[in-house]
Amino acid sequence: MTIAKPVSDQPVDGRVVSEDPYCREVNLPSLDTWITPTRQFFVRSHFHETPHIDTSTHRLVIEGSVDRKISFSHADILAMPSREMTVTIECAGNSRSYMMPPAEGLKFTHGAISTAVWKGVPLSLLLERAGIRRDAKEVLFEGADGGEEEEDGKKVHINYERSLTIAQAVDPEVIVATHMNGELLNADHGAPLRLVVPGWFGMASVKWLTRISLIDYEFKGFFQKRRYLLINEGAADEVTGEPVSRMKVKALIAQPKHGEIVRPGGYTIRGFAWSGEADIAKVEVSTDAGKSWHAATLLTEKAKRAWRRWEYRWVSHPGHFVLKVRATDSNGVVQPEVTAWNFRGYVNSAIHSVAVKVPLE
Ligand SMILES: Nc1nc2c(c(=O)[nH]1)N[C@H]1C(S)=C(S)[C@@H](COP(=O)(O)O)O[C@H]1N2
Ligand SMILES: [Mo]
Repeated sequence: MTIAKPVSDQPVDGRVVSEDPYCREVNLPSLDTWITPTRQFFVRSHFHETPHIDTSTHRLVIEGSVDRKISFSHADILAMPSREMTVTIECAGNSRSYMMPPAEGLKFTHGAISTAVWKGVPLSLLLERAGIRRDAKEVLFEGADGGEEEEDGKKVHINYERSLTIAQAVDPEVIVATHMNGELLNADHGAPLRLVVPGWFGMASVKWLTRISLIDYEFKGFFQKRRYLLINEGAADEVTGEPVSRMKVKALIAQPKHGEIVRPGGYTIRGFAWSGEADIAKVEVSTDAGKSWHAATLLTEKAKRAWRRWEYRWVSHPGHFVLKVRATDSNGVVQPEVTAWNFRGYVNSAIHSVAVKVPLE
């Protein structure tokens, strides 16, 4: 059964970027916790109807190139060994509004990113129960949501589907989640079961998971080959381009916000830094538009696939200032000044700047 949006029965806090499909981003300046409360966690859904699945009758099917086709009830999944992980998820379209020239897609500012404590069953355990056959190449994940999309000028009805290679899928970090921040998943975030692929941009973490198919070919569906590719030339039908996968090293300034009036005498600049590829090694702040850089302090909360909070105490004095932040990961990779433009404005990990004014007392 499906019901129209909005589906969440809890109060929410954020900016609605699109009513239909329902997409909401966090208000970065109001984020001051390491873990994002569920009511603030960003939402990115692709279709009009948000599935409202009856948990008591729902079954997750595993089929295809497996030794035995198998299905699990929600209760079966809840009874299995689980793992809890604090994981940051960033949408590949985060910060798209700042791509120059403007790119195709929802105009997210910097708020399509959040961090939650996810709990669920390792996917590898479920796959083991089914038994992966030797001919299997990829694992295809199907969500309950679907609708019309255009492919080669034709309207086709599709469900949200994404695949991982076998090697990516059996990574022990990948879970089929039942819980988010200590509560059962809510409808916006994929209830009753969703995939969480730590380190990857959000598109990999398939919500409203209904079917897992082991396939002996390369999946070429809409959300694998028509979306989430870095295409430079701007042909919407292009099916070649580097696929989007892991989150790039990136930092954002949460406070102050762009245009804020900051009191003179001292101000603590705060924000978040993360990378889907490695740990955060260093965060630096500039208060002079990038002429000089100073080490920020990383706060102590830490998990392998979660962002770090950082802060920098600035001795603010009257004037106009451009504040910048840049992160470096433990592989030595540093954020670029400008991200390579791509048609759909994915993966904008350019250095974040905010301009502030410090008035005379
Ligand atoms: N079934 C399904 N799964 C999905 C999507 C979707 O539209 N349908 N959107 C994906 C994208 S692009 C992102 S960024 C994340 C967002 O997860 P959230 O809404 O819980 O923040 O879900 C992913 N999983
Ligand atoms: Mo996304």
